[in-house]
Order: sequence, then structure tokens, then C-alpha cells
Amino acid sequence: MNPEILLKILKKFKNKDLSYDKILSSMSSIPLKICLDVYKEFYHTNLGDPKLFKGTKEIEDIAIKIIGSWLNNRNAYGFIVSGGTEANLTGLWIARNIYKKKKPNFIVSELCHFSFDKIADLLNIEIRKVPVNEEYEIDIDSVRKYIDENTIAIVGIAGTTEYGSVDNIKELGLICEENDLYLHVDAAFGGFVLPFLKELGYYNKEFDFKIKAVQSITVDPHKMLLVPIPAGGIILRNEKLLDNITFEAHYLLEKRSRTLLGTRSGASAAMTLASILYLGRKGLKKIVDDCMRKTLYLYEELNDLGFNVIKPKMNILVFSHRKIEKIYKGILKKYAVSMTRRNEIRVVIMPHVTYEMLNDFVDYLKYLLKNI
Ligand code: 0PR
Repeated sequence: MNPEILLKILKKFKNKDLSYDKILSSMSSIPLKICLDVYKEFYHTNLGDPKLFKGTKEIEDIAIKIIGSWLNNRNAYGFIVSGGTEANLTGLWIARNIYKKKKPNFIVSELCHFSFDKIADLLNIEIRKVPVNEEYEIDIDSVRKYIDENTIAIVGIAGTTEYGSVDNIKELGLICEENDLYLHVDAAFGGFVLPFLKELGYYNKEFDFKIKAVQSITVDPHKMLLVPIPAGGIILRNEKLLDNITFEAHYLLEKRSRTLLGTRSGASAAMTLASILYLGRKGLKKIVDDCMRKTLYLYEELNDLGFNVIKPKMNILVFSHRKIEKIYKGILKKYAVSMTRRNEIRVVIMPHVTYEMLNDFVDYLKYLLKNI
């Protein structure tokens, strides 16, 4: 088919998609333009066979080293994977194979991302969901009660999908040390946000490898690092952990495989390093600051309108109202927002969200409040 015609056809479908100026529900955003150039250079590379693409493999190693150092671990090892789901799966896969229990279970907050339900199903591990406290953090006393002789791991969440709350990972670390458990941290959302919120003074809790018990951390470059999808990251305390998920790959030049995916994108690794180098810590900090300022701005505006708004810890705002169902339906006619499991409206303020969008959103809410 003629390339022009086929592009026309594809664009016709694409026109049905929402554009980001209508999206207030996504943890992804418009990726950095530099990534397009990088993709062109690397679109053929396959890190499933790293001996063929040695240079690209070095790029992945450098990206992981830098991310590891941002998470306070100079010995970090890991991979750029397909997303938070694969990264979380990898962490628990390692844990399951270390402990070799007949009927293993792991403990996580009830606010965990649904990827953990899939992981429990795939790995055949029981998932034990623990209630949260009034700050939406895992209830530490309950965690102790849920541990038994078959528990292999605790998962701490650094930035819950719905509320942006951060579990008390330090306490979870102590519990893991006392009970010889694996500690995995799901910082898919918080990984590229919390270190900067901390430097900016919005937040002061530890969540990374500074905590001795933490063995692995999920971070998602395809969220705040503005890398095109798919780009997740699994960052491990050390390379040795991978011995637990190493498989022979007879016919590859590299004779072993240590990731869930076989064939996997080298471009994702290259774009991740590109994003890190292009923005630098300074650039990323500015982006995070910007998102947080906008979040606090919207927080004030919504309070003024009489909504019941949860004080944001990160760039997620959750609010409720006695006519929430009607308001939600109304909003959806103009903007994509989502609902929490507790029937509150949830807005994520990512870099594509401008003050113009927020002001229009507020005006629209005023209109809805009057007309509902
Ligand atoms: N862990 C946490 C804390 C997450 O928030 C997410 C995804 C994952 C793990 C899983 O990551 P992947 O989706 O990369 O496998 N959180 C978002 C969510 O489910 C992803 C998202 C992004 C959803 C953009 C919608 C959207 O438009 O809400």
C-alpha cells in the first residue's frame, strides 16, 4: 500500500483517541520529543539477545546505574522492562524462588495496583491485602498479624495509584528484617517523583535502598520520566538476586535469559537514558515542582468550590461531593477523570496538564454544580 494512504487510514483511527489536553486521569504524559530521534536510531535493537546489541546493552546498564544511584544504591542492577506490571512481577518472582515455600503468600496494602492480583494468580502465591490507616498507608500493626510461616514477602507502595500515598517502608523494612522476608517496593509512580518532592521539601520519608531490607524497586520511566510506552524499570539491590530467575537460552549468543520477556526493546532502554540525560536531575525536579504546584493550586480551587478534597501528598487529587455520581458523569462529557474504589473523583496532574486546562476544569465544575 502507498505509505501516504496507509498513514491516512491509521490517522483516521487515531482521531477517535482522546488527546492529552482532555486527559486528567493518566499517569503517563506526552513523551519528550528527543525520544522520537532516539527511537529512530534504536528501533531495530533487541535486548533479548544482548550479545548482538552490546552497545545498547551498555546503555541499559548505564541507565540502571543512574536510576539506582538516584535510589541510593551504587551496586544496583536491573532492566528496563515493559512496565510496572512486569517489574512488580519480577520482584515477586525472585522472592518466590528464593524461599521455595509450598504455599507462599505475600503481604501488600489493600490499595495496591491490580497488577498484584495478576501476579498472585500467575505465580501461584496467595495475596494478603492489609487495610490502610487514615493516611491511606498500610496499617503496620495489621501487617504483623498477617505474617505466618508461609509469608515470603512484603510489598510497600511508594505512591499508590489512587491516592498517591506512601507506605511506611522504613517500618516494613524492620518487620522484614525481624522475620527474614523479602521487601519489594512498588514505586512505579513515585520512583521519579518522590526523590524530588523530598528535595523540594514537600515530603520527608525514606522509600528506597537506604532501607536495608529493600531488595527490589519498581520505577516506571513511562510515567514521570516522560519516556514513550513501554518503559518500566526493575531495580535490584544487586545482580546476584537474578540467579533466582536465570534460565538457559541455548541458541542465543548470550546463553542465559534473566527477564520475563525474551525479545525486548532496546529502544526503550535508549530512550530512558536519553530522558535522564536530557532532563537531568535538575530538569526532572523542575517538572515535579511544576506538577505539585498545579496540584496544590487545584486543591485550593476545589476547596473553595465546597468539594471535600484530600490534601495531596503527590500530584494526585482526590475529591468527593454528595452529588458525586452526577458530577462525575458531567465531567466525563469534557474531561477524562477516574473514580477511586471509594467513589471519589481522582485527577492526576502530569506535565501535559496546564493552568489553562485546570482553570477550564474549575469553570466547568462551577457550571456542573449550578446545573445538577
Ligand atoms: N504500580 C503502580 C503503583 C501503578 O500505578 C501502576 C500503573 C502499575 C504498578 C502498573 O504499571 P504498568 O501499567 O506500567 O504495567 N498505574 C496506572 C494505572 O493503572 C497506569 C495508567 C497510566 C493507567 C495511564 C491509565 C492511564 O491512562 O492507573
